[in-house]
Amino acid sequence: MSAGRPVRRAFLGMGSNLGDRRGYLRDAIATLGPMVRQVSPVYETDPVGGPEQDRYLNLVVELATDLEPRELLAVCHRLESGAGRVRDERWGPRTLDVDILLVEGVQVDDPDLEIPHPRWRDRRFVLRPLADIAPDLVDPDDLDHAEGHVDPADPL
Ligand code: GSY
Repeated sequence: MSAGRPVRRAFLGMGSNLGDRRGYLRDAIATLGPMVRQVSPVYETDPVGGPEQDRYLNLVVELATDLEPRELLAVCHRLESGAGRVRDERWGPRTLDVDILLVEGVQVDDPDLEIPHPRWRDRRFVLRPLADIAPDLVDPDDLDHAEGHVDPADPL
């Protein structure tokens, strides 16, 4: 933490559908360290978009962070690289995907970074775990109408 910077609530969505899914998620959360405030339950979820691929494990992490949006994005990319993620097929299978969903009081509308995430309210694999740890942020109607099937999974 740096003096003078506001500490904000931020939510990251994490997903894995390739290799040691639980291990990648566990390692990413451990790497985030003391900024982690809450980790949602884990869900096994049908893939949304992209080619035919295996089911994902998804969860949402709440952080308390003073990182600027671009610094937080760099952290997300480092976590993905740490899981050996190769950036190839868009929407394709991946060892680890880390998306910035929301950062309290922050809006970014750049071509390569949008906060809030442009599709966070449309996807059940985001809304279901988010509703578990931050019910104030999720409209039950959005959860009812969101895309994709999710099943509760064993803890990491
Ligand atoms: O946007 C995150 C990567 N991703 C996922 C995901 O994490 N879970 C599910 N169920 N489908 C997905 N499609 C993409 S792309």
